[in-house]
This record gives sequence, structure tokens and C-alpha cells, in this order.
Amino acid sequence: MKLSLVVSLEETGFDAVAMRGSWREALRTAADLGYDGVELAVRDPSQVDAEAVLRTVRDAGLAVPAIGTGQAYLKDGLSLSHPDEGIRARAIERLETHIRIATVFGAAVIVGLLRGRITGDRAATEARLSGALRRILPLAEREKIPVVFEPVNRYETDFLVTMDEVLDLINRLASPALGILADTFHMNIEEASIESSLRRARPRLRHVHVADSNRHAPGWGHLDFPALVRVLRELGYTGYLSAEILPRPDPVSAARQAIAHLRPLLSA
Ligand code: LER
Ligand code: MN
Repeated sequence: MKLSLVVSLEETGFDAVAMRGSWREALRTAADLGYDGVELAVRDPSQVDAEAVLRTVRDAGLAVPAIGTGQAYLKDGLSLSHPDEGIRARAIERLETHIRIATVFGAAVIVGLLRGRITGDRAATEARLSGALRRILPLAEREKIPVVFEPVNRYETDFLVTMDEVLDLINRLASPALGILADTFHMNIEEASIESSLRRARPRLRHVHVADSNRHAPGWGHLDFPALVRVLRELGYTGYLSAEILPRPDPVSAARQAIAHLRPLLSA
């Protein structure tokens, strides 16, 4: 297993991004602290000079395991399940540009908040989301870019909050490109057992977000990270643990704490 740190390419209103401000500086900090990669939070890929980011990533000796899309929802109001067809079409188009930029980095693309919320009837909301994903997945399959769908806790959305709900959706869509992202912060709120959820999700598990119970850096809350690493190892997971943590008491201290807590568990 490898470690990455979530870095936003622009100022963000989303709180659990440890590194913000200058992304060049954030990449250097991640590399200096010993991270293997950076997960890039990208609102609109058309505003990003992907080649410049790639050069900086390579110079720092980092990989990019995943591209986050949540800011397209938070800042631009896009949603894959929106009842307004125009907004939904723009969300689909935006996610396609995320898939294209992901090919530059060999990264997965995350669908978290971009799924939207239940509007009106739940079945109709699900049908709109499934329709949007069916439009996008052929491109992901052709480009061999995994799309990883993230269960998000009830305080951030009312739509697809548990691992089982997302696994159902994934099974129904039956696309080899579609996987699941397990986020320890959300799982701690929604799952009866983090361990058994991970076991059920294993065939589709492609990415993991780590934060402690309070979304602080691992070790600063009450989640059992040794147990988490043990079960992931037993399941044969060799992907990234990506720190999506609050920038407190300050960004660098949080990023340093996350790797100080997790690296020894991975090398044990
Ligand atoms: C939202 O809380 C989250 O965890 C993000 O990864 C989803 O966009
Ligand atoms: Mn997350």
C-alpha cells in the first residue's frame, strides 16, 4: 500500500483538504514529507495546465492515484442526478473532461459529492444518476480509467451513503471501469463494521480515503488504523491510502501527522 495526500489545484471551500494555496508548494511538501503520491482535487480540468502539473509531479517523484471532482458540485453546482437536464448534461461533460485529464496522470476519477442529492422521488433520482453514469462509463472503459464511486455520510448527502448502497449501484451498472472508494471518515459514521464493509467491497475496492473519526489526521481521533491496515493487507489491497484531512492545526502539521502515523503501519 502507498500513501497520498489530497491537494487542491485551486482555493477550495471543501474543508478536508490539507493542502491548499499554491499547489506547487503543496507538491513539494508532500514529496518532502515522504508521500508516494498526491490526489488532485480539480474543479474544472479545462482551467488546468495538465502538462505543467505533470512535469511538477514527476520532478517531485510523485504519482497521482486519483482525481477528485467534488468542487464541480460544491462550487459550480453540477450534479449527475440533477432534475434539470441542462445541469445534468454539464455534469456529464465535466466528468468526461476529468476522465480525459486522468489519462495524463494514469489516475482514477472519483465520483463523490458530484452524485448530487435526492430530489423528488428516490427511484427517479437513481434513474437519472444511472443514466448519467451509463453515458460516461464507455469513455472510462475505452481510456482504461477507473471511475471510483464514494459512499458519503448522511450529513453531506442523503443519496448513497453506505458501502452496500453503492455496491448495489455498481453491480447494477456492471461496468468493469466502475469501482468503489472507501473513506474511513464516512464509514465510521455509516457502517456497522468498517472491517466487514471492506470485506464485502473487496472485489470492487479501488481507492481508500483516510481521515480519523473527527476528520483530523490519522492518530488524532479514535479510529483503529492498525486494524484497518491489517484487514486491507489481508484482503490483498495494494492501492493508495489517500489522506483527506482537515488542515488543522495547520496544513503541514496535519500532513506530517498522517504520514507519521500510517507509514510505520505499512512498513511493519
Ligand atoms: C466528501 O466528504 C468526500 O469525502 C469527498 O472525497 C467526496 O467528494
Ligand atoms: Mn472522501
